[in-house]
Amino acid sequence: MKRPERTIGPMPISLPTRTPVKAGTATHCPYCALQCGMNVTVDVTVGKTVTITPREDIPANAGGLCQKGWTAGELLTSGERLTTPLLYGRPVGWNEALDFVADRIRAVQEEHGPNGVAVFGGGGLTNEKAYQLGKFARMVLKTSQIDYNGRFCMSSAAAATNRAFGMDRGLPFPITDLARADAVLLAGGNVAETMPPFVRHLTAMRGRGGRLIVIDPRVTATARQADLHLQPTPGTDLALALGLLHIVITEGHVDEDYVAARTSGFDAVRTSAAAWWPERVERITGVPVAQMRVAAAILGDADRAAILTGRGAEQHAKGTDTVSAFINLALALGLPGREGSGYGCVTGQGNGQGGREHGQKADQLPGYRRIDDPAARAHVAAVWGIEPEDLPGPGRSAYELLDALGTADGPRALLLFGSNPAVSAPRAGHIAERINSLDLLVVSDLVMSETAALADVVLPTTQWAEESGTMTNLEGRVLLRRQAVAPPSGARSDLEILRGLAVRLRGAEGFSTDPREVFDELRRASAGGIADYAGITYERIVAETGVFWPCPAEDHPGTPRPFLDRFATPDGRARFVSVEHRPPEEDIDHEYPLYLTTGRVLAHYQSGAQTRRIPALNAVVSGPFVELHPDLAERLEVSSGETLRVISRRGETEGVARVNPAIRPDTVFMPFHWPGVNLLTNPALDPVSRMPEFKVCAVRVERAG
Ligand SMILES: Nc1nc2c(c(=O)[nH]1)N[C@H]1C(S)=C(S)[C@@H](COP(=O)(O)OP(=O)(O)OC[C@H]3O[C@@H](n4cnc5c(=O)[nH]c(N)nc54)[C@H](O)[C@@H]3O)O[C@H]1N2
Ligand SMILES: Nc1nc2c(c(=O)[nH]1)N[C@H]1C(S)=C(S)[C@@H](COP(=O)(O)OP(=O)(O)OC[C@H]3O[C@@H](n4cnc5c(=O)[nH]c(N)nc54)[C@H](O)[C@@H]3O)O[C@H]1N2
Ligand code: SF4
Ligand SMILES: [Mo]
Repeated sequence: MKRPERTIGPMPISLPTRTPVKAGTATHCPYCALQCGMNVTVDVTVGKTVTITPREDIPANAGGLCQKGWTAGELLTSGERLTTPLLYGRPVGWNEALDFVADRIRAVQEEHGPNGVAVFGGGGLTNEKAYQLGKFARMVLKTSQIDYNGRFCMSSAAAATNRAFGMDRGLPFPITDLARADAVLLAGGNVAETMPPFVRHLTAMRGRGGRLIVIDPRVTATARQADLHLQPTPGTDLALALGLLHIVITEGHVDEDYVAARTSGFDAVRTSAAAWWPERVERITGVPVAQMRVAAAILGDADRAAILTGRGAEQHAKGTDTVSAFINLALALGLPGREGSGYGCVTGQGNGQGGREHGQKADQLPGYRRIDDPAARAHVAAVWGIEPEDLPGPGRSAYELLDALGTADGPRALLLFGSNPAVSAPRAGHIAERINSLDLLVVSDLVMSETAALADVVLPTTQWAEESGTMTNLEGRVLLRRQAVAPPSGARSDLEILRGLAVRLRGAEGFSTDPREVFDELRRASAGGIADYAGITYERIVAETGVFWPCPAEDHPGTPRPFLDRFATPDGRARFVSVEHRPPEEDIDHEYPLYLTTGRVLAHYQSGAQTRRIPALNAVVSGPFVELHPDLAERLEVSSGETLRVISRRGETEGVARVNPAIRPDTVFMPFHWPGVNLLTNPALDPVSRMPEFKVCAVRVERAG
């Protein structure tokens, strides 16, 4: 099938007309997994202004917000907002748009079978949307080809916690427990920029005399607050964790009673750690032996301690093994499953946790069930009123799915909800080519993202404060994000879009547009699964300031600390997993002599689709930059403010030089909030989690022009 040329002209701009639903609605932030509580007040009398104030009753932020939260209202009134469906760039009515999409889906599936159509979701979608998207893919499209951007986010931590604990819940304890710890080790997380109110829990811990250890190749805002900062070469955390375990063992810090009573598999790990003596680890990581010894002593002497990982440690082709190495360290110290202690992954997107539980993953059914498990298939098929045989099997992981688009045996059509992979996927130049080879691309978004600009059909959707739904924050606490304003006429919620397509392709039954009804079905579909929401209701969420899953019944209190008595493994023991260090998939050489690592800055969110459209945030950082050490800057003869070209084996991009002694001389850092950086990154995948190696590849840097 050949698709016509797309003529994307200037965007039709019509300022939304809106009425306030209620003044001062208690709701939650549109962005990250901290899901800070905020009150949103809309005043229609003074030019539709939106006022945001932090809520005091949500423990994660307890009265705090970051810059992005304070300015979150701006996209509600922005002229950049999409308010009409677009077909090849031409404004059309909803019926025309949905008829067109349904007809094309039918045609593609007739020619290529059910798997000819793929679905890509996002960790920012509410639980209701994520659930409905997975159901729509399996039940209406009958395709196995569905995955989502969470694969790029915390999939390595998910894989490692599943194999250690039998359950993947980002923090298996309330965030406020951190304040009670005597020590916290944070590997590859920059919470001072990525979740600023998180820092107050660490500050409270330090105020009680607790100590913070940060592992990061850069002296970040978070590292500056640490009592000890270890600054390894990117991609060497696995060796570092093995080295710390080695010292913990040789210095007698192992909690032998705990290891005997609550774990299995320590002997093999003890043996392999023996080979990771500190001097060897120093040669690989660049972290001085003395610093490793101090870190091990801080952790070993702490009565209560937590070990946390962020994307810096996880977004590697060995991310799963790296997280396993940190979990091994935590288990040897006897931390997981003890009150005030544990291992946790600092999850990313707004619904990064819930979004990974209810079926938008290639291998998953709701309730964190496996799609290849016959009992899980029978349970979910019964809730959906279909036969288990009618459910497809597992599909491709996110990068593999994007990489297969338009190929001989890959999908020919893609429906995209809540992601901007033309900017955020690794080796994005190649992914844009794959997307352009499709017969049909449909994007549901609130703004004209870079990926929406490639679409045949753009469907304008409602955003956070214009609709209600549940979000599960980084603690596994299910929250209610309430509607605070009426949506602009012209935009429809993702639930309405899915129903509109279901009606045309199969029938409306089973595709409610009422989030509460969808949630009630999700509760039944998740019942008995690992992520069991059966006992959670909208009323309870409001009355109890959120409910922690698993919560199997309405009279069940929810589970803030799931591992206190036993782990979720068959024998109730946590499993040590023996892992070995290996170098990054692409190491530096003469041609590409520097490591590139990538990440975030406070003022921008993800692909930047939302925050680049907020003037107050653009004023803080307005474009891509390259952070580099003064020694490197001197060699390149550049100073701050000059434009640099950064080149990898896959592509090149430009950014403004920021000379900063806070980074290692062998490493440059770029944020990925603007198109370009991911033209460089290496899509080498972790064998278990299928996480791409966003955090390290080899580059060359030159002065531009
Ligand atoms: N402002 C802002 N906040 C956000 C987001 C955002 O886009 N902007 N996104 C949200 C999402 S989805 C996520 S996933 C989280 C991510 O939250 P974080 O994990 O805190 O964010 P990153 O900046 O990706 O990476 C953290 C740190 O890892 C370091 N790093 C790089 N390579 C390595 C390495 O090899 N080892 C180690 N130990 N560290 C390394 C980087 O220098 C960086 O400081 O943030 C959430 N919050
Ligand atoms: N180099 C590099 N690349 C990275 C990373 C990195 O550290 N370095 N981090 C990775 C990580 S952790 C993540 S999470 C990904 C994130 O990358 P993306 O998946 O691209 O994330 P967003 O930019 O949040 O894209 C969300 C899109 O959905 C839209 N949207 C928001 N809410 C809704 C909704 O309710 N419905 C619909 N239909 N649309 C909505 C937004 O406007 C936006 O266009 O990037 C990954 N890419
Ligand atoms: S920390 Fe995250 S949830 Fe809180 S205000 Fe900032 S972006 Fe929103
Ligand atoms: Mo993420």
